Amino acid sequence: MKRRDFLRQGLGITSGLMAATQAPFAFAKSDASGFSNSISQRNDFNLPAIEEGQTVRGKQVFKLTLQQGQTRILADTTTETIGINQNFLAPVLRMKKGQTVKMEVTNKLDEIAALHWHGMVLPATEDGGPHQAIEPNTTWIAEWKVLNEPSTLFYHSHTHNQTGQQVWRGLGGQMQIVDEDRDADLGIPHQYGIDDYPVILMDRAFEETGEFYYNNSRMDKMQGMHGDVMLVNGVPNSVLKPKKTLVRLRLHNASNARFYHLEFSDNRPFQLIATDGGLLEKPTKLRQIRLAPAERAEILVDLSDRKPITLKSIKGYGNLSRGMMGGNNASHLDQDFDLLHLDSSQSEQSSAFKRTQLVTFPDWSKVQVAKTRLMKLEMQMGPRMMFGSGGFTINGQAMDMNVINEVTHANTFEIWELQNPSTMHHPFHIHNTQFRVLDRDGKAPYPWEHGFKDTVTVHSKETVRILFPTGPYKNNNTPYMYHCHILEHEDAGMMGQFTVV
Ligand SMILES: [Cu+2]
Repeated sequence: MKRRDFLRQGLGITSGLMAATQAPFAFAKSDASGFSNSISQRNDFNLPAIEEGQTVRGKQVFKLTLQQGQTRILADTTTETIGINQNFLAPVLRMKKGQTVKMEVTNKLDEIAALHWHGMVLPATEDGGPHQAIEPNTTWIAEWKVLNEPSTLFYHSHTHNQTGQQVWRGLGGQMQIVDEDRDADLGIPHQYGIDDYPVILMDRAFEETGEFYYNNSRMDKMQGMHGDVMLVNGVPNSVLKPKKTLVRLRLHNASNARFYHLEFSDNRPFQLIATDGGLLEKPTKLRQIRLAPAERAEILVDLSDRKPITLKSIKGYGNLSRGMMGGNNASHLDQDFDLLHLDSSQSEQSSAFKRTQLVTFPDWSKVQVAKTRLMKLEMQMGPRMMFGSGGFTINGQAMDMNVINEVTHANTFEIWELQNPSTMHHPFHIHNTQFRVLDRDGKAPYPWEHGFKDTVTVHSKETVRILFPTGPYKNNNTPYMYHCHILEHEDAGMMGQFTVV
């Protein structure tokens, strides 16, 4: 049976089941259903190109072009895609703390775009949110001094109401603030493509024609766009053959809506060394980690036993397993997935990693908190939600470009209490800061949440408190955003604006 026939048949069965059990909510369908599990062909690991910019009069100048093209993602078809300096996705931007970077972003798409530097502390005018929209055939210049600690960040589309579809089509990549000397001193792998690898996770759904399936229907809006084809750095079912046996994987959930519960096929332990905002004080030994959309985690994996292993996502976590539609949670999109195979049979033996103090965090236990704010993440169910465009709000208000929802003061600390009375989990992101998670319903955060973060999951019916500095930059007029990082929720209104004055 040819793959397409197999897929069609599989699809028919699945669709029938869905129709019978999930009516009246027709599920988003991908004609590649079953593809990722039925195909045996393995692909080479796709190491993204690096872009480090050109030094011009003391600044690192990055020339970034938003462009469109066609990409062979599935084996025997091409897909219309967009990307940055390439047809699909983007190079890894590498920079150093203390550098002044200048981003020259030229929009060669035939639609408005915006490009946001997720996790960066920078002036609001340089942030790349919806207020910095780039018209087609124009260039937007953003410039700032890198104040962040070395870390793995995310740059991606943040176009008003269009973020979800633009990221889905390819407008996003990884940024790395690096300090190779420091890493060498700490014994942390830091050679790009040798023992230090970006692992950018995303899921996609495809039409039978090979084009991306993206449909911002009410159902997709509610649960966020999910797909059944898992990609690492844009490639399905790939094999990483690392050059060394001790590897640093910069795990990066760049999916629109999917939550990953990650572990290795043999359940081996790994060392978590960094979260969204940079290194932990000490490595944390884990066997599993959860990443919500936009969260990153740097882990060290010891492959010196040369066993082939697979990085997997385990079903049962995330919004698709919550049975939000009245108890039926038999979604075909919530299953175990193989994400990335690791083959260390030819890898050069590394010296063992010695756990050591990595950094010392600033002591925030006695900082004066200027203000505590409540953020209520709400989804109004019912007719307005199901048949209109509204229903996604923070504190009862949907995103309005003309409304500044909160005013904060520069160089202060705030506690935000994130409440989620809704039926879904929401990953909450604040621009221009790296925060600490204080507690979840009064209890300690997860073991992978003890470092600096810019995105945190607020589970259904949960309250999470975070503490953060508002940063040095003041601007009365241009706001930053805070929002749910399920991009369809963000586009549907679960976003607010704050200024720092
Ligand atoms: Cu959400």
